[in-house]
Amino acid sequence: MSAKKTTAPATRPIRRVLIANRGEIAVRIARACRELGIESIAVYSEADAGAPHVRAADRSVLIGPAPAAQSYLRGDHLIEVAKQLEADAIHPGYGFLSEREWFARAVREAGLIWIGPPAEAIAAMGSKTAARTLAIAAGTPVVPGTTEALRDATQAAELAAQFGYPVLLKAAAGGGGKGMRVVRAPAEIASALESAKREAQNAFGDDAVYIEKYIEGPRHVEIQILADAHGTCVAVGERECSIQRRHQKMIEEAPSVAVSPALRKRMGDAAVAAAKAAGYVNAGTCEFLLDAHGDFYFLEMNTRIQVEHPVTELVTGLDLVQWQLRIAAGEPLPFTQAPEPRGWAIECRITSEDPAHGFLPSTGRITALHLPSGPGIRWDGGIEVGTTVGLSYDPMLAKLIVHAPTREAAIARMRRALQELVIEGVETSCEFHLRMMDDPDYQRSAVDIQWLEAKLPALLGAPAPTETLRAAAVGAVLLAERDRQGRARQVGNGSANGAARSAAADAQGGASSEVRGWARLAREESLRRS
Ligand code: MV4
Repeated sequence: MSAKKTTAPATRPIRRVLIANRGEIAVRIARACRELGIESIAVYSEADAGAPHVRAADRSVLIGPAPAAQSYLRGDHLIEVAKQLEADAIHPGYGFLSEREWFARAVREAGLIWIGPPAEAIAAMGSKTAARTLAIAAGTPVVPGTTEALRDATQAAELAAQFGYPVLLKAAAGGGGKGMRVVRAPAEIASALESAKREAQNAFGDDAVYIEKYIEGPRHVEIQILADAHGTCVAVGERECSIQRRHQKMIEEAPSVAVSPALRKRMGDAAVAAAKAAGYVNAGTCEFLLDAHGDFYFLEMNTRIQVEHPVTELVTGLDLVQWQLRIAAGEPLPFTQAPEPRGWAIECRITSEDPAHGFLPSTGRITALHLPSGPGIRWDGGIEVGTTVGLSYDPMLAKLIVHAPTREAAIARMRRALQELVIEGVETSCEFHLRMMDDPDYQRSAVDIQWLEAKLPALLGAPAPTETLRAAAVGAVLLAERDRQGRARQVGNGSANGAARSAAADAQGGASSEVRGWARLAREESLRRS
């Protein structure tokens, strides 16, 4: 493993950065550049002409048609644009080219500064088995399992018997749950191995599969680290990321209720050891499973800025994107230890997905947008009125992040912020988040990585309490009014309110459809979020 080698610190300042991304993270990077007095260059596809990230930057360049393969993923072209416009550096954001070893290397070889970890560290952490080998060498706890690909089903069965069922088969090239199979009994292992290998081959072009003991019902807790080019590596706290669906995080927070100061120190030390073993420089994140006994296990390292970085920023006071730029420019970190987290931060991912219909992607044009504001609110967004939301890119439109002195106050603040938020033109995850804030299990943080998927039917089956109450109150008033006035007389007061209009229509339908009508109305009202 050549991972110990680090790149030499940059010898020139960064004056101009090309942002090889779009949406909210491109806006976020442009803001960091602006505050540091660095010029920024946005790139955009034909679908993103005039998008917020384009106007957030100082300059912009059209890079191709909507499909990412013809625009945001054209690494060679992006490097050419950067050189042509005399950029000093490229920031990849997350997704797209951010964790492609070849791109990090090509940027460096073009004489540009890569605002991210060395290509060697990306490669070392890109293979899950190589990452496990590094972590083990560093003394970082990993889940019991192998660091080599399985030869065949016989060997898999032997190892499974050794670790004890259930076991988990994982793709070595994997991540994100692809090529993963839980195996609960010896009879299942041969076919599970076969299908895991097939899925891994299709997803990654590599059918190597290894085996781990399966950890039941853990939390997903990750540690943010910052490493400078001079050997200082600091863990700056954890994020609780257990609220996820199909390997997509929905809500993140910092700190985690499951992490004491002593555990924070132990997990932080473990993350720093793994990062150092990989020769890591810049911002990075070590993912851990944390079980009910307080034992933690390294899963993998994300070698990029993450979507959920703002919760760490709010409880630490650090600007992580600014630190990415400063570290890339060779600046040393001025601290060797992070402060204990201050207060509580929660992030809700606002996506163009319809929770009422299985989180199906929703498309359209944003026709109205009212953003929450006031104490402790942060909006990291990439949309505005007029933005067309299509299917070419990730459905995450924005992140709503709150900060408050306590977790309870942060939940109340998030509920308030979600109630202020209005997005019209596409369906969004907003209603889902509102219901989450009212959920007793979420309020106690009595959750693990399996909790949300088990909870979803109940969560989305019943109308949200606050909105339901509002709709029901409108209904009750109108019913009472109608009874008072008698059936023959006109109902309602001509209010423009949708509930009142529908109530009047319902009243004309007669008593039999009344109850069903109100129930439907309350449900529609609760889902509409207007
Ligand atoms: C596990 C696990 C339980 N036991 N490994 C999911 C994707 C990849 N990053 C690792 N993953 C898991 N690995 C062992 N030995 C459970 C998961 C897992 C998971 C981890 C983090 C966040 C969400 C998850 C959802 C399902 C499964």
